[in-house]
Amino acid sequence: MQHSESSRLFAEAKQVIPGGVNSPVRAFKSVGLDPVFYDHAKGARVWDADGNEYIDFVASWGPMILGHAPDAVLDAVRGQLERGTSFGAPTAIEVEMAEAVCACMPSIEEVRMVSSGTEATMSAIRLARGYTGRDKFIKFDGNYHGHSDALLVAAGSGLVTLGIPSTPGVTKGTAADTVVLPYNDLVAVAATLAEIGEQVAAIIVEPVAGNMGVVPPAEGYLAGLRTLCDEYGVVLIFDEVITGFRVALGGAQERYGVRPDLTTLGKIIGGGFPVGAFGGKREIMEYLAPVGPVYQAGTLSGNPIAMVAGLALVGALKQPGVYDELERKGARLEAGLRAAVEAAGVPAFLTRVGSMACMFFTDATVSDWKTASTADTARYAAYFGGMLERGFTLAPSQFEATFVGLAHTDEDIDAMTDAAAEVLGRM
Ligand code: KE4
Repeated sequence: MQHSESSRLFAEAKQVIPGGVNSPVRAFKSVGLDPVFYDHAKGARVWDADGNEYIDFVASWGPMILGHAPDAVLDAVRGQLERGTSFGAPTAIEVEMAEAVCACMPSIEEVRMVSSGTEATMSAIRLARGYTGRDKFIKFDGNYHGHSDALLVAAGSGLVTLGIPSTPGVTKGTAADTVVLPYNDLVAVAATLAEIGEQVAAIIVEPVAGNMGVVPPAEGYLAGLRTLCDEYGVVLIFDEVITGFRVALGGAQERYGVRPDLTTLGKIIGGGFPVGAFGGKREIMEYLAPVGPVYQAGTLSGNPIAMVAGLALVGALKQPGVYDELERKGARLEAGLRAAVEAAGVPAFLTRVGSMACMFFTDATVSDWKTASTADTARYAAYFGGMLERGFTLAPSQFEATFVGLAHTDEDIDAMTDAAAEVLGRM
């Protein structure tokens, strides 16, 4: 494959955009390649600026569960465009969207729309702090919740030692109220709450981790967090920006039967448009302005174009059999990759929850960031490059998810796993 137009665009982009990209992971740095610039997409396929065609397993990092540019979404957006694209005023469509979210996730009694997952998690943390009057909160190593300051924090040295900034620009003061603990470790959470529980406003967790690769919750983990939060009056926040409408119509909270106090959403509910949301118990949500004292706002929150797109997508996901089909496709992908790994004799640990999966290039059993980070990222980079050259787009990082969606045919999935067998066989 030749990528001359992508290379030209990359050189031009770097003159006016930091690193030539509007989000760091797109720069392909962790796979040691220049990024591919996309031109258009439809269904399971994307085409780059050089006209190369790929079967896509990035799905725009999750939203494209129906495939790219699904007709249902395009028709809905076309119908709204002539009626206006933004009002900065309440509209009926926002009410319909809020009702749809609440109907799918009964733990959500009220929901506030925002424009990104980052906004959703940042706002949820502020709301939990305002509601409890407490300052600290717990997050988990390897969980990513967007780039708001309090969430860009690395683990402190000891169990309850407070976080340290994970990037310049985040102040020590901001990081000091964030406690970072190992994922899938209830003992660490119990010990921390025993020590400082009365200072902890919230626990925020990816109920299925999707940002250290895919790491499922250990048996009883989510229920254990629920019990501990009840014991200490801590707000349990499920960050379902990836898992919401992905691992079940009602998200991970439906799949695992654990009700959080607050849920954050994004990606799929925007149908490809900039949308995030946070919602949960009415008692907590009513602490939000204009009803309550916790301020939060947004010019494009509930944008009508994004709302009709999200509604159309959620409507398509409500059709009977959708999640059975996603599970079937996910299982086919997993079986094919397992066979490829076996045949190649390459050390790899595979994980999957529904239609999100990951192949870690490690012989460790991956259950948290410590074990995920043993993965051989150079080997992943070689795998990524080999798959790209054969016409398959994967996340340009070992620590992301592979997404299969309704637009992938069995032939697409088999072609991908056959290519993986070939690439792994040459390693
Ligand atoms: P955004 O602000 O990127 O819309 O959402 C932040 C966010 C929050 N919570 C979870 C669980 C997330 O996965 C994300 C964003 N995900 C990454 C990739 N896994 C977005 C890709 C990117 O940063 O370019």
